[in-house]
Amino acid sequence: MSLRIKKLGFLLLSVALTLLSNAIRAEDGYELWLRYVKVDNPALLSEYQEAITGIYVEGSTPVVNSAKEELILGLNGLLAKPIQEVKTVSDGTVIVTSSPDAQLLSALGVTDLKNVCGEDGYMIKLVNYKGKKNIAIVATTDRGLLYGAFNFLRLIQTQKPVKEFSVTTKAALKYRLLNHWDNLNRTVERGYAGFSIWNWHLLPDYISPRYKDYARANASIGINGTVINNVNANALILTKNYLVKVAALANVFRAYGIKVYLTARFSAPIEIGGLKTADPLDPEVRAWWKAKTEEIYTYIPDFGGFLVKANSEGQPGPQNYDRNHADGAIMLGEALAPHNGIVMWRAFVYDHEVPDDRAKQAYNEFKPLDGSFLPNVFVQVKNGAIDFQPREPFHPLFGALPKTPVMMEFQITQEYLGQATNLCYMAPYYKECLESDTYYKGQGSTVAKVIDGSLDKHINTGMAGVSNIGDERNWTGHPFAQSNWYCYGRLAWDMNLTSEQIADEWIRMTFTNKTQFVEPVKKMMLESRETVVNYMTPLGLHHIMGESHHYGPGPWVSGGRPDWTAPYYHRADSAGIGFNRSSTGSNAVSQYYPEVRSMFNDPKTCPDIYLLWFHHLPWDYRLKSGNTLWNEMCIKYNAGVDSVRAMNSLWDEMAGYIDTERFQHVKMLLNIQEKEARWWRDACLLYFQTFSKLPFPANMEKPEHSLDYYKSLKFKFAPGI
Ligand code: GCW
Repeated sequence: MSLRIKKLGFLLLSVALTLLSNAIRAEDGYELWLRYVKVDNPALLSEYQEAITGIYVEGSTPVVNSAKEELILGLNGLLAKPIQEVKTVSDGTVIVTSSPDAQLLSALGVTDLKNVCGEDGYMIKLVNYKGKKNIAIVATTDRGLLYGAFNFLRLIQTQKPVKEFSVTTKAALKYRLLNHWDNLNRTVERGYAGFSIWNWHLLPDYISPRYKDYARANASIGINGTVINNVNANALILTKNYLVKVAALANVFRAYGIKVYLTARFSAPIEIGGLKTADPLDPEVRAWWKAKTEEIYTYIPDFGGFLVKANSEGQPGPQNYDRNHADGAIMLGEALAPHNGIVMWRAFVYDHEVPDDRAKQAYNEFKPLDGSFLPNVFVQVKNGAIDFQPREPFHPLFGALPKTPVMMEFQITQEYLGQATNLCYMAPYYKECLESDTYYKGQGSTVAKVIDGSLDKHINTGMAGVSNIGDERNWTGHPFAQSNWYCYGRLAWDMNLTSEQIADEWIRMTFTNKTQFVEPVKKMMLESRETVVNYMTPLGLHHIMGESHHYGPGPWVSGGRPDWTAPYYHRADSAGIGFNRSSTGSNAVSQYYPEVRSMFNDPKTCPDIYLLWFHHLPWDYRLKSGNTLWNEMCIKYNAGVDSVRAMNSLWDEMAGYIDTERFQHVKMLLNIQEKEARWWRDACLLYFQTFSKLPFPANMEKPEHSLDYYKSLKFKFAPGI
């Protein structure tokens, strides 16, 4: 091709892209995945316009009204024509009902709707009803209708042909919660999207429109509860002054099927109750919690319950009084039981005085307590035994507490996965844990099956996600961090969804349905988590991040309590690297069922991704790839950097398919991510090289700075502390 023709082609392409981008409205991300822009496929648009003429909604409770309002808002936007509520059913009416008559049920082909949908599920189906062609959204509860309404809109947002409108779904878990680590002064622990969205100072009188939009977004992905204050709690939230504020939020959320929960500070009876002790066996303390709980229910009649972080990282707890976790949890469980409230007692506990492997401590403390809690008490367990590291093997407590409802705790905020500057789509991270086989009841006893209660017939089941939401205009800071809020909710609803399915729908709703955008961006998202692991903590490395703020690399971080230092975890020395948790080391492997134990115990069978989690291996150890450990580490760190570069150039090609505002935002963040990936690689490899004393592979890019330079970097005001 001659240069002139090439140039002409390029010119035409830029003109076309400019025209296209001019046609795209400016966006700031506030609307999340609920944008409801006109369907841009003319054929589909007319198909929808023909198939949908009005909505017929039975009932008028606040939740049903929310469903109705959302349908009208969404359909008007998507179909670009006025869609109203109608009082009689005709062709094209969307029928929304939680009490379908026999005729509708037979049109749907079901006899026992409750069995099909459970409490929160729903059906969406094309039906012939009373001689008319309709679309039915049916459920057994108002909440089910609301979720069905959002799913119906999603079908159109993701441009499914009308003939494919057919959904039958049931929630996998009963409690699908967000955990906010928001403080009363509006800072957010490990929050990277500005300050807390709860404006405590102006509540209860000023109700920010954000509260309703927050509830809509959550309801759209099936979230039905929210713990609004930090697990490092302040007892003031339990005083009247704050309870009226909490009640104001609960009033907004209620219409979206969302209950409010609070973190309870264990020492509250002393701090705000004037008692001398918080001993859970003290009758006065028990009476105080009972009365406090009753008071809360006078403000918030559907209050969900308490989350507790006890005897962990300085938080008070029953062990301060020589009692155990069950004693504390039972006291609160008893106070909540008459109101149908629940306790979520966190298993994130470890004691730096205990000279044992930190990875073993939660299991050691909780395993003996199995069976001593109450039916309304959950033990809430993080996905892994250390702390939301970029990669951890599943927590051995999954499968170890058959007599206790166990709630999963995932982190949505990217404390250890690049905070708000790195694009990291976390569905593959959540799925990796959920799909891990515990072997608790033989092969196939996945973590998902432990938490959905099916292995032990638990009725109380749940998942908690530590929120990444703040008051930044786009809610999550990084535009792609919205996908983590989204995928968390979708997985809490249905753990069988694939990361790919979820990414696909999120991209279509959040950005565009154009295949040229959807496919490459989806691929980029799906690979992004592995990329982050590669340039931060490949091969099972963990806990080597910056001190306190956890921003950037810090494999040299030492001093203070050993289990907060990096060398405690990587154990690099002249002989090799890695934490020996095998039977010749801390024997943390013994906490897993035999099949898993023997797999992890032998470096030959231990998956490479967990190798240095469980083994301390020589620098010249040969991996399955044939490379030495040192070379493989270098290769992984480099691959991570290369992948970020590839993401960055791929993103360049996406210009023109979406609004310039969000495009540029992501572009600038990818530039930051590229710098940070190199920083991680260079700092970690230079540091580990001081032990390995081995050269970098010949073709490897040279580190930009010296190790001393990386060690000297300080970030006094890094966000999230
Ligand atoms: O990962 C650690 C975080 C703390 C957090 C703690 C927890 C809320 O660095 O900031 O405290 O976990 O989960 O309790």
